Amino acid sequence: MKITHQLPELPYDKEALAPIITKEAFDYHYGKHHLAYVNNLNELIRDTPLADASMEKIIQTGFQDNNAGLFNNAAQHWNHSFFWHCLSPNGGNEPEGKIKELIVRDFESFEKFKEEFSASATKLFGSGWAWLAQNQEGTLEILPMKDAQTPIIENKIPILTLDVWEHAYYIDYRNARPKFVEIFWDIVNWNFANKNLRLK
Ligand code: MN3
Repeated sequence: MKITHQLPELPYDKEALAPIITKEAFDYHYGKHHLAYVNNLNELIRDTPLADASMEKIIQTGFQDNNAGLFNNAAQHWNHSFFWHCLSPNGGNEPEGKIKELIVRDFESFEKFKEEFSASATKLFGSGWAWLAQNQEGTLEILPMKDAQTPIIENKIPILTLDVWEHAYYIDYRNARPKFVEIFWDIVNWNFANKNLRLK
């Protein structure tokens, strides 16, 4: 079976997060940037043994073979598909359930976690992603990762992420990454984070 990768449906309308993230921002970030990664990926794997491979297999292969084009486009497609679910029109507020319990266990308090995650996202030099992931022991970790990097190459479980590439905020916040990091907390999808937890 040959898989043609496609831009996934957004889990909400493009207008649903406005004015925090506007429809115009989704038109560019989702409709142009994410789509470009999907199109590049399809070009790169066409008529190769990876044409029918899973996304995880393609990402691992690109990483192990040091194939930057393949790794970057595949991982960026995966990361963005995950990221859209990290936002929700019903999001924000404080976490609830298991994720809250683990945040308090591993970071002392939600406030401390929020501070540490925000600092990590704000200070990441250049383009990249701020991740919350679970390591193999089940402990939560904040991982600032450059460019297209993703916790799945470290065998860690992605729980939440924030895209801090400039293309994520240039429409609504110009160059002001700290402002974009701040508004993340108003729309962060804790239900999705709870669903992603594997190791308790
Ligand atoms: Mn992006």
